Amino acid sequence: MAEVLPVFVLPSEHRPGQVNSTDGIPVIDLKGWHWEAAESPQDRSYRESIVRQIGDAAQEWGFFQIVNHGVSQRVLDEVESSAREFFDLDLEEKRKVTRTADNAMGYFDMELTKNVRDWKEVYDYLACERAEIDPKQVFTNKWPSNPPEFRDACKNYSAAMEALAFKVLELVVESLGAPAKALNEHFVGGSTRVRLNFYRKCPSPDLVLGVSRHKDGCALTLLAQDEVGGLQVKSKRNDQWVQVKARRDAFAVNIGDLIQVWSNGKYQSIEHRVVVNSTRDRFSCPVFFSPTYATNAAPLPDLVNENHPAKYKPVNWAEYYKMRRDGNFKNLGKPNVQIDNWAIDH
Ligand SMILES: O=C(O)CCC(=O)C(=O)O
Repeated sequence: MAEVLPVFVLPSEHRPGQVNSTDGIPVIDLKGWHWEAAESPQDRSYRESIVRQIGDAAQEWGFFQIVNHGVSQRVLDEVESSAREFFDLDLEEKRKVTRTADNAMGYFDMELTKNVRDWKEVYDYLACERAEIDPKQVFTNKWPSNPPEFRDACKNYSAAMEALAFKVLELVVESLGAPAKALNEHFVGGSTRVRLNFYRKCPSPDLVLGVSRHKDGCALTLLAQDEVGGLQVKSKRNDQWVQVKARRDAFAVNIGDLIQVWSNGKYQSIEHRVVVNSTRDRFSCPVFFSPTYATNAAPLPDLVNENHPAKYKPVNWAEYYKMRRDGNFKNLGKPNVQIDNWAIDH
């Protein structure tokens, strides 16, 4: 196995260390869930119980897992096997679809989080194929010709996941006490991005991270992962890192920065990171559910009144995304921009 190059080595205070905390992250079972309007009193009370569980988890953890989510196992298996085949190709072949400073979609193996290189390879694509961040910057998908089924597998995955993400969004919004569909219009034709993450086994997993600690800038992240594990979440209770149980039958869901703003700070975007290991490669596949770039996110009107003033200034998604992205691409010599920069002091 190759040695770890110095560019990957973290300052000692950010190395993974020992994590003893067991996973207390809520697992919410959506079995039997009628996604459309609840008709009978039983349906209504079932929906209310799910909404309550989601609200509690969002407030307490900013993270939860959902099982019996309705996305077919075939879709998940196909995206995983195509991704593994792709990441197994020679570097030269993968770099034919490399991501560039102008177009953030495609393959990349030099991403920085917190200005240090992550021990990972990624492939990013947009659920909508093409998105205009501003008239000068248009992102488009770069599909590899190899493996041949890659594109279809990815498209099927993003379509199924976007449909699920709308439903989870509605439950989250309802749990805030606002009309369930209050935010949906921002996500029609939105800028949702999917990432295929491949973390190779590492000779010195104690010195590096697959992804350094970070918060997600989007609205919600829904993540499928294999059984290897490595995702850790910073607990709000005690500031300790907690391992997320790796379940192939679940999606890990986390609150992103935009929901933090829309919820007027009731739900917080939580720091998380990925540890790697010396024996097994790991695959994960997050979907960063994101609105149109034109969206200005501001605390939902239902949550703001004289006694509860807005805690955030409106955040323009295109601007915020661009600022955060620049720091992933090269070391700007300063910390990445954070959503707290939009907080209003009262
Ligand atoms: O691989 C994981 O479990 C999490 C990945 C992640 O946090 C990211 O890609 O931003």
